[in-house]
Amino acid sequence: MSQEARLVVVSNRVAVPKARGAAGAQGGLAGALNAALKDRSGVWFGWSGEEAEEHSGEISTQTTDGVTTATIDLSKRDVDEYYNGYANSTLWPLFHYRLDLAEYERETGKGYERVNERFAETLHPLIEDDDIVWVHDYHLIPLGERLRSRGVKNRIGFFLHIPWPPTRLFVSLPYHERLVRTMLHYDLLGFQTQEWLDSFLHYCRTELGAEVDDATGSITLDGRTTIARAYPIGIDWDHFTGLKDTGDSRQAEQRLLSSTRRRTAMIGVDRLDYSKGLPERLDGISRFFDRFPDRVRDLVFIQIAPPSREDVESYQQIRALLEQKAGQINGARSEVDVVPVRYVNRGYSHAELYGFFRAAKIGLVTPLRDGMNLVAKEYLAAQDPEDPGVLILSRFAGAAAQMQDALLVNPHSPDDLSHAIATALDMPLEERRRRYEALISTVRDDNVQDWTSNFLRDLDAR
Ligand code: ADQ
Repeated sequence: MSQEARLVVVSNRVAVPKARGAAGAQGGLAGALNAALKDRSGVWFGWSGEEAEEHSGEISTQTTDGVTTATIDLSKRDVDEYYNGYANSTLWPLFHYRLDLAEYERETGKGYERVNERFAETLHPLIEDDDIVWVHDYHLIPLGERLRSRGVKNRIGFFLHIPWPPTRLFVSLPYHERLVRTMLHYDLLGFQTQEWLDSFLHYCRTELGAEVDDATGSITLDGRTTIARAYPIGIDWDHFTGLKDTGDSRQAEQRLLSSTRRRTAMIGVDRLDYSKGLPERLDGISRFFDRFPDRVRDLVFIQIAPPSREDVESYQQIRALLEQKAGQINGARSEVDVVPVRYVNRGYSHAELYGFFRAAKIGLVTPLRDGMNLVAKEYLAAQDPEDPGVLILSRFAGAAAQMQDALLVNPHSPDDLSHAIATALDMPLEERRRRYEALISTVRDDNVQDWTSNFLRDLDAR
């Protein structure tokens, strides 16, 4: 084991580091991985995001501020089958417990295996003897095994950013066993929470007949042992809270405050994705206004949701559904001077989000299922400790395991949501402070730098 081992990060997409001195240093996961890469003079490998006529295997490298990124183009067919197809129309819905949305197509499964093979083929020559390799997320589950089949003996770790579903759901995936067996070629497997880890261990024990030690997370099958552990991801606390004094965050805060005046702003910030529970959230808000029609003058809900994965049909449908539901609430409840729901279909910078979060006295984070959910942590990090807002959080977000002092809700229940909104609106300062104090230490201390170093420490030790 040596701290000197060079690091190779592999993920579907690559975040090119910002040049030193560029405005607004990079934060979040990309910032933390770039910091680790810089420390260990490593390489970040992935898809460029570009579609080429044909996949050429050509690697494009770029070195910025001590970090080298290496990217490849994929063909349109690769992107359709691997990215839009198997990753985002099969694995994503299934891993978020949405059997109803999961599509099982032989062709996309083959495309997924083919692209993982392309990654292995192009990445292999870049890996040096003592490097440690860290693979990220559901797009690249079989990559470790593909590298092993090419003779790579290096330590290889894998982190899954999304949930691992219960065995009874997971077995609906054709060739599920083949997929999981590839995972046992990694030296270290990371999950967001104990719950997802338990589901994975349960699968290995009951479906594969592996020898599993729950205490250490060791899984042994066919003479090979891997270790699986929970590493809850956090935010880049220093970077995010450092946005407080930027012009962008102040301006955003003022914009929201001046446009909401005496009404309480309640905010939701999500990628437009069915896992985030957005239509269900609007049903809860509608229920709240049904119960308390007069409170339309007390509360304004702002939902920021930029479109994502627009080539996938289920994502087009969710967008249409949301527009319809927001329109219905506004149609039924608006007055000439009051519009209860503002639905904004675009993204904002983290500095602007910081300002919006700070101006909003209620943060509504209600995914139906989420690996972790960093928005819940960012919302809290942006609060004024003297006068903090209230976090309403789905009990089905990975973050709920660490954030029991939030107002936890069942996002499927409009009554539960409506009740939580009423509670949050009327919550006395003392209770808001107590909840904030109980929550803020995990947001501050279990941050993304610790997450990175904990995972790499354990991978180094393998
Ligand atoms: P996501 O599903 O993208 O990530 P999340 O963790 O909530 O979910 O958000 C990631 C980042 O995107 C946050 O920093 C957030 O601020 C930003 N973001 C979200 N909506 C935005 C908007 N409207 N405008 C601008 N920025 C926005 C996946 C998993 C999660 C897991 C993360 C990290 O699905 O469960 O927490 O990876 O592991």
